[in-house]
Amino acid sequence: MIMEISAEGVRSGDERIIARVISQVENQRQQVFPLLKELYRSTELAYLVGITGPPGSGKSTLVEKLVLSWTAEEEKVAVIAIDPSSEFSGGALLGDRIRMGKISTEKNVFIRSMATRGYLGGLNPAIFDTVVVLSAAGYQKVVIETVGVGQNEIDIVRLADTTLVVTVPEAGDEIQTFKAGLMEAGDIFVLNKADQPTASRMGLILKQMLEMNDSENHSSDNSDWEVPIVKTVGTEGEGIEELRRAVMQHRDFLSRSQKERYNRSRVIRNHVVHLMEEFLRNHYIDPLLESPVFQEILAGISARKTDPYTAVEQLLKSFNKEQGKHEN
Ligand SMILES: Nc1nc2c(ncn2[C@@H]2O[C@H](COP(=O)(O)OP(=O)(O)OP(=O)(O)O)[C@@H](O)[C@H]2O)c(=O)[nH]1
Ligand SMILES: [Mg+2]
Repeated sequence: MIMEISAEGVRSGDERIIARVISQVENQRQQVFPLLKELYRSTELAYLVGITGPPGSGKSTLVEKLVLSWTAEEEKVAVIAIDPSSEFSGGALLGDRIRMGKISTEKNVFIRSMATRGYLGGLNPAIFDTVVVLSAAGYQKVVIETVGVGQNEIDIVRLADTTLVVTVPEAGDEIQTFKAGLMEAGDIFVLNKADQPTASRMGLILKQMLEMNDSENHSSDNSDWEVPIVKTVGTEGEGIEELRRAVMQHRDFLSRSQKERYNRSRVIRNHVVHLMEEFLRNHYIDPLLESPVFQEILAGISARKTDPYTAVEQLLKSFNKEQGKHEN
């Protein structure tokens, strides 16, 4: 049995309630859908800031400073730290990754880590649902921190309204391996650890890469936005004010050009697709995998009494019949 939590409970902003709902969003998804339905319809989604970059580049340090600058202006801010390792460790490494001790006790700040788990289509739909919950609880900004520069990060980054890509001076070679999609997805590049001697060289490399990327992508979403490179020393708070301003400018740019709306409709579309995939998996595919019928079909395919193509056609037909039964 799960405890019934009301929409009012979430809207009250009680952190324990929010934490509990997010756990349900992750683990007892079906049960929490009625609540999500209610919350979604009466909630303006928070502004989403994505931050990604190589391990140890200083993302959490920067997030901590940024969040403090926002709460100083009376904003409520939530941070979702995406943990790629928890698929294997069951979340045991989470504590190490967040390192945001100072802000976790701060009023008006909520921190949560979540797993990506190898979802079909890449993105764990629970992340979007969590954003719905946090928005309903009154958080005006939600920061999503991911580590790495791979496809999964790009998917998560695509959720965000404004995406920060963090690099460091020593990432010289690493940056060459950034996926092209990540270069495009970055709305603001942050060159952190600017206190290190090779920082200015790295700044030049980054600038060249962005220019090259820009001339190759005239039609990309960001064609009217000049992607800034902000140099920071996260540990000292240097450059944070500039970074804060860059985020604000990008937000203004999005709302002026109506791109925020465009981005949101894409995000919603993706979420609907993810929910459908999840539904099909839970209601049709997974139960089938458990059933003796499926074993028979596999045996039939091995023995060449049937073939995978025909088998799938027949399975889909039987799903349809099943669906007909539900509807009657
Ligand atoms: N010299 C220097 N060190 C920094 C700077 N910013 C962060 N660090 C240090 O770099 C280390 C990693 O910082 P984090 O903020 O945890 O980096 P992260 O990118 O969140 O790390 P993961 O989440 O594990 O990928 C810490 O020891 C920080 O103190 C900086 O500007 N200069
Ligand atoms: Mg971190």
